[in-house]
Amino acid sequence: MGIVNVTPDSFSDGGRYLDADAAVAHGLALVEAGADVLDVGGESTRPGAGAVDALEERRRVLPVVARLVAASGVPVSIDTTKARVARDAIEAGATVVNDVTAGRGDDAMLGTVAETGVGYVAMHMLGEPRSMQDAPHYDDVVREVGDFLMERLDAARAAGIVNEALVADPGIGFGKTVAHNLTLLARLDDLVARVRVPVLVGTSRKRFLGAVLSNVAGVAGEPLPEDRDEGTLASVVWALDAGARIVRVHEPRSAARAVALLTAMRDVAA
Ligand code: PMM
Repeated sequence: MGIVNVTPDSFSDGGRYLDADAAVAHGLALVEAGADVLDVGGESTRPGAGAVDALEERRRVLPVVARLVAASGVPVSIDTTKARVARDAIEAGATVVNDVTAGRGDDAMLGTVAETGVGYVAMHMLGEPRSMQDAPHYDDVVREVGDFLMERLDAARAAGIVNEALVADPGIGFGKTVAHNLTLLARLDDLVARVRVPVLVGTSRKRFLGAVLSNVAGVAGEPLPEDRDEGTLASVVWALDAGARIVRVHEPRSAARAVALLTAMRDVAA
């Protein structure tokens, strides 16, 4: 899944694709580089980010969704927490809703997804973006994230979303310390076995990578987001090997090549 952020303030690419032409060109380049799905978002969820109203969010994403649906040849996902934005994006041709609140952000979201019959990604987040990184605490992060996802998947099914439409995501970086993120990845196989729907993992360029890669290989301090792609790739390979079915990345070429290699090795191992 390639990331198309039409935002002024996302942590790694904020402001680069705010213009619709630039966002569309970027989405097409991601497909050229191996992305099988494009995820278009108009509201940054980075720690401390402010909320965007639905009108502004729709203005940013709808033209980009419509043009990528027409030109990219791959399914387009809408990264939003608002039912109204989701509905309009679906009308513009989006076939997946990626919701970082797992339906808690808008009471109409699960019903909108059920009614329109599109795919749905339910992600775990502790709290909300504004405050999620203020001393997040878990007694057992793997169990609690798993409990949450099971509960939200049940809520989605109760709202009428079919099981085949569902994807679960542990929400790397959303209300988690570096240790929480590493633990979730280390035990991702447990989560995959538990939720019984495809699992999506989004590690791309995130802060925990910066922390782990700090002072490694001649770079003093934390590498900046755009200098975290090798760390991203290592986490992508780990996640896929642990059973993740979708990885959400800024730079799909290396992920697509890793998928080809893992597939080749699995074929001979089978
Ligand atoms: N991460 C971000 C935004 N949306 N959606 C899902 N399902 N999973 C994620 O991990 C996720 C997401 C933040 O990254 P970005 O600002 O680079 O898009």
